[in-house]
Amino acid sequence: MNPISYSCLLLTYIIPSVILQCEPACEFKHIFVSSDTIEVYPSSCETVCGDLVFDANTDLSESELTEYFRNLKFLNGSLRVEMTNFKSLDFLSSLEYFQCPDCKFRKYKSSDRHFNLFSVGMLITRNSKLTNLDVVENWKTDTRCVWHIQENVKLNAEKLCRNISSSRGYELDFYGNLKDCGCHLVHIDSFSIPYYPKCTSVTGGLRFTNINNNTKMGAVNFLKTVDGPMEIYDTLMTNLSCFRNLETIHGGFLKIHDNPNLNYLNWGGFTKIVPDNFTVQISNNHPEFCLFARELQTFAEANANISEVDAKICHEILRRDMEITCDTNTFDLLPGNCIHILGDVIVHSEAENTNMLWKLETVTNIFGSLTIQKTENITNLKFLKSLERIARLKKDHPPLLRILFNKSLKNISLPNMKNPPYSPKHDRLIEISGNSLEIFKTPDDCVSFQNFTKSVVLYNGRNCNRPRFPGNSENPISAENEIISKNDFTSFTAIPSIV
Ligand SMILES: *[C@@H]1O[C@H](CO)[C@@H](O)[C@H](O)[C@H]1NC(C)=O
Ligand SMILES: *[C@@H]1O[C@H](CO)[C@@H](O)[C@H](O)[C@H]1NC(C)=O
Ligand SMILES: *[C@@H]1O[C@H](CO)[C@@H](O)[C@H](O)[C@H]1NC(C)=O
Ligand SMILES: *[C@@H]1O[C@H](CO)[C@@H](O)[C@H](O)[C@H]1NC(C)=O
Ligand SMILES: *[C@@H]1O[C@H](CO)[C@@H](O)[C@H](O)[C@H]1NC(C)=O
Ligand SMILES: *[C@@H]1O[C@H](CO)[C@@H](O)[C@H](O)[C@H]1NC(C)=O
Ligand SMILES: *[C@@H]1O[C@H](CO)[C@@H](O)[C@H](O)[C@H]1NC(C)=O
Ligand SMILES: *[C@@H]1O[C@H](CO)[C@@H](O)[C@H](O)[C@H]1NC(C)=O
Ligand SMILES: *[C@@H]1O[C@H](CO)[C@@H](O)[C@H](O)[C@H]1NC(C)=O
Ligand SMILES: CC(=O)N[C@H]1CO[C@H](CO)[C@@H](O)[C@@H]1O
Repeated sequence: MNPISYSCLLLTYIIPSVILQCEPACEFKHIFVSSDTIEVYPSSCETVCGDLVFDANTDLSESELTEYFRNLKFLNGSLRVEMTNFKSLDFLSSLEYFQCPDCKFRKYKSSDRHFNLFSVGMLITRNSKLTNLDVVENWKTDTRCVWHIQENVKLNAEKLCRNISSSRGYELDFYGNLKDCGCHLVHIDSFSIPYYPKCTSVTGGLRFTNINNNTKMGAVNFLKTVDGPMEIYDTLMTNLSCFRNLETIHGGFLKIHDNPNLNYLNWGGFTKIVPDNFTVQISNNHPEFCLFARELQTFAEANANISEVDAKICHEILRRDMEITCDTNTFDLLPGNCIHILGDVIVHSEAENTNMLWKLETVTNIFGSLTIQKTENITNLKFLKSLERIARLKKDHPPLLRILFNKSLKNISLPNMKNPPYSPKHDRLIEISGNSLEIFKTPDDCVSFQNFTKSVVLYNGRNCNRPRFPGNSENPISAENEIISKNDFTSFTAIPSIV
């Protein structure tokens, strides 16, 4: 199906489209309303087809217009009121619904089913005498229609903003009026930025679009909290460090898409998103876009749904919180005070042999995966006593924590790992297979470990309730285990860095 026609059809879902069907007698093709055209306006029709533009050439008074528009209920067309002398738009008080017919695709990829469209079908701008827009509260459009109400210097649009948003959720683009939305429903673009008040906290969500660079973005530096969804799209920004003081996003989603130059967020203060049920979408930005470990940690801490994220982890040594971050390296070269490790950590017999495992004792977060494989004398995981979380962004990968084919290991207690392995897969899987000793003596032991780590344990190829034990000929190693055992890491003398 042609996506454009499909989307334009969707626009009509509030009002049955039959109401908007045009009878030839109810068409108005002139667009501009003035004494020259008003006589052909179909004033007896409830449904009118055509666009209506009132502007500086509209030489009719509000009371004259009232006569002509008293029957207009449905407008199959757009509405613009620009540079008029109107004090109010009460002459349109019968109007209930109009279309935003200027369907345009911001961008359309055949792979992207959530194509975005926007519209400029409603514009009320630069009417220097306009003080009363109460009539607008009765209007409806498709929910994707952006309501542009701008630079009407006498218009207090604050109440209107609240009323429209609380009842409906249209995208509002209000700026330059006597009063706008304040720190509610913030829409920032290159036109509205001069009017943006220095909000420390925004309610109703924030949209940030059509911005080319960081100049004039100083006002955004004050922002600490966004209550509501946050969306950043169609900008040419290379980074979003103007949001560097952002700490918390409450609710809904964070979408960052279609910013072709965007390399990273650089949101050093970003440490909290609520609630649990949060969706993160980061797509179609610069191909090298990366998230800092702290940002991924924030998503992981909130257990955000990051199913759609095209990003890597940025390389960085010293975080803004001064916690030391290390790249994976050979155990020889790994510093002894890392708090975070970027990359896949593999503990094998050589690391064991050189007595270097103490270097992992301070590590709380691994942004990559952890495999403890083919060790000989290790009996427990005390060297991972600080480990709290394993998280990564790669979509296709084996389980983030694997404990495989160890000879003497019998106690895998990880006293601080109260968080599930976190990745776009959301499978929370921990794999424990082929170890010589019984790690779990009873299914309950396995379930407690699973409960403690909030994970799903795969023990010798089965889930906890149906465990089986190695060395038992009735339970030969499963096909899954064979596949995993082919993934042989002992040939590495070092822990390879794969971020
Ligand atoms: C709006 O009017 C056009 C003709 O101007 C018509 O093709 C279209 O079907 C109408 N829209 C709806 C939803 O009826
Ligand atoms: C705006 O909303 C408030 C509360 O819902 C309501 O009392 C008020 O009448 C509305 N304003 C207008 C002009 O309708
Ligand atoms: C930044 O963006 C503004 C507005 O789009 C533009 O006028 C200005 O030239 C840009 N500055 C740079 C350095 O690109
Ligand atoms: C972020 O981008 C701006 C230009 O928009 C640039 O001046 C600044 O240096 C960048 N910041 C970093 C840390 O790269
Ligand atoms: C999570 O979000 C979905 C869809 O938005 C909603 O149906 C569900 O109730 C939410 N769950 C919680 C626990 O908030
Ligand atoms: C994550 O979000 C995607 C897209 O909104 C949804 O299809 C998926 O079910 C969600 N996953 C979880 C675990 O909530
Ligand atoms: C395990 O202990 C034995 C006996 O002490 C020793 O020979 C062997 O090298 C150790 N293996 C490793 C990998 O450290
Ligand atoms: C495993 O080690 C932990 C911490 O060292 C200890 O508390 C626990 O009792 C041990 N479990 C078993 C079964 O020995
Ligand atoms: C694990 O958690 C479940 C659900 O909370 C609980 O019913 C069960 O008793 C727990 N099992 C163990 C062994 O801790
Ligand atoms: C059951 C099993 O595969 N055990 C292996 C544990 O690791 C040691 C050392 O790599 C191997 O020799 C065992 O075969």
